[in-house]
Amino acid sequence: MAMVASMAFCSSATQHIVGDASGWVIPNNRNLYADWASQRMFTVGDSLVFDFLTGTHDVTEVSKDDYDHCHVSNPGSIITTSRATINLTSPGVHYYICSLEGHCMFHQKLAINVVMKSLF
Ligand SMILES: [Cu+2]
Repeated sequence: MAMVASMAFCSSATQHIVGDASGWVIPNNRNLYADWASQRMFTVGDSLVFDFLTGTHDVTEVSKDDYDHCHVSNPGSIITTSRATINLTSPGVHYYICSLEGHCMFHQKLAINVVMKSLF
């Protein structure tokens, strides 16, 4: 029974609340989002939910280079309204940052590895 339940969980789309109760903020702990991501499995078809006070943060998917340098090459992709839901439509590493001045520098940034849905 437990096995059936866990398989059902794995095969259905999951909404991941980024940072759980902390939401999408400038974290007190610089490893908050890396630790959060390391405890989860992200599958194509899942979604990320960025929960923040609208006006105090935003979110945008960026390239690895932009992630590393806290730069936004495509300002048109910035989502400014909470809660921001982003569907994970392709496998691979995806990068997200807050575009507001200084926030990414202070570790408001998230990198996740998205895998293909298993065939179970
Ligand atoms: Cu921010």
